[in-house]
Amino acid sequence: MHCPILIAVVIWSSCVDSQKIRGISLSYKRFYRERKSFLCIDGSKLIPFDQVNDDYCDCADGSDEPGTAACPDGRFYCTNLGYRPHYIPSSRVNDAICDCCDASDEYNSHTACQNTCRNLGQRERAEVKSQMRALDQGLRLKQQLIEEGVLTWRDKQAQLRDLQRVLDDLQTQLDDLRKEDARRKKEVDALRELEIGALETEENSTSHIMNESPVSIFYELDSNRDGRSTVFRLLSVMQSPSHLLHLCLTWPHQCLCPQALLGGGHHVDLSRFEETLWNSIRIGHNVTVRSTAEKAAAELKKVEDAYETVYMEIRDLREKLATDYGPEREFLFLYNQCFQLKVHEYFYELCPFNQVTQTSASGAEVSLGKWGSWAGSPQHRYSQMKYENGEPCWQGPTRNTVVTLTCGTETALRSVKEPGKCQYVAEFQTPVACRPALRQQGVHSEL
Ligand code: MAN
Repeated sequence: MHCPILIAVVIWSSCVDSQKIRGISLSYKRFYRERKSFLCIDGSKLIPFDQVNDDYCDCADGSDEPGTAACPDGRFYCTNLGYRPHYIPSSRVNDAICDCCDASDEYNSHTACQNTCRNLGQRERAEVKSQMRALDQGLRLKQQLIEEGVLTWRDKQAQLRDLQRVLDDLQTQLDDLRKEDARRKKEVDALRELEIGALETEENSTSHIMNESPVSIFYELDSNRDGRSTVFRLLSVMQSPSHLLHLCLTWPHQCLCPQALLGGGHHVDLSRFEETLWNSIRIGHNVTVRSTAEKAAAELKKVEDAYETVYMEIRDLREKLATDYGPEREFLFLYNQCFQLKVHEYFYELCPFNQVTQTSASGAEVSLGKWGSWAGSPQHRYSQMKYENGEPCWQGPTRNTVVTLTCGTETALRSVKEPGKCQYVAEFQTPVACRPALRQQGVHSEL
């Protein structure tokens, strides 16, 4: 007869005790030994166990009331079986609002809370699964990008070598052209001297020639009227030594050999006379000397400009190759790429390792910073980039941008915000930011 009563008592007592340990995580359960005295977790007080969760706060740390709202700083543990356990402030216990997905916080408020943990858990697991798939895909893509980076690196090195060769050739040309230019300049100087000399000589012996036609001069020289004149007679009309000198400047190799100058032989006809000596005497050699010198200077300038261009290209390329593209040069594929995003009225552009810009609807472009450095934590240096010294902010600092790199299957600028005036933060997603360690860490914040 006594047996059913005994069972009822046992059931009742275990029921009371299980209620007593409500709101406690599994790891803390060892502090709550049923039917023994309870020592506040901070060790400050020993109380009978029936004072645990009796809706009266005995312990200063609130540890005696984990399942009631009695202690001001207490916390209630939601077991949330099938989902993620978590703590809520114990003031939310029985406040008629369902906080724990297993409804355990509303055990005495008569609020009809549903246990939604299973659904939440399923949804979260599906999400994590797809994130893991994305992470795996991201890691595969990263590998491809690293391989592409290796090829790009080789290309750039070859380009550098080619440019260096071009520069060396240009240097050789420059050396020659500089010598030629100096020689031509000397000729012009000599010519100037001669001109000054000629001006000083009142009696310019060839001045009468200048005023006459080549036909009449040639007629004078062609005494036997056979349409030819001897070279020696021609040369004799040039009584001024300056003209001989002019000729020598124009045809330095031939000036000592008048026959060669006049096309060989001892005779010369009218047209040959006009083409050579006449033009030379009348207009020719000083113009020729000067235009030759100008041509030499122009050619020199052209090659100097080409040298400058190639030199700058080499400098830029060397600078770019000296950039830190990550331990496996995995970020090299971003070289010369830009990514855009429109946020409200602004259009943002990130050109990795170069700059960040902001363009307003009016088309005005503002620099939000130039490439500075990697700025992640010491463990994850390559997780953030810093772009500095952008356009100064009105009555403020110069604009700068911190770009956080997150793992994803695409490479794209995901967000740009301005949490402080002219201080911008951006999220840049790329497979290259995927790390195998994210698998263990969980990828919630990363993907
Ligand atoms: C522009 C933009 C803004 C910035 C203000 C500061 O409007 O660059 O992002 O806050 O200038 O004056």
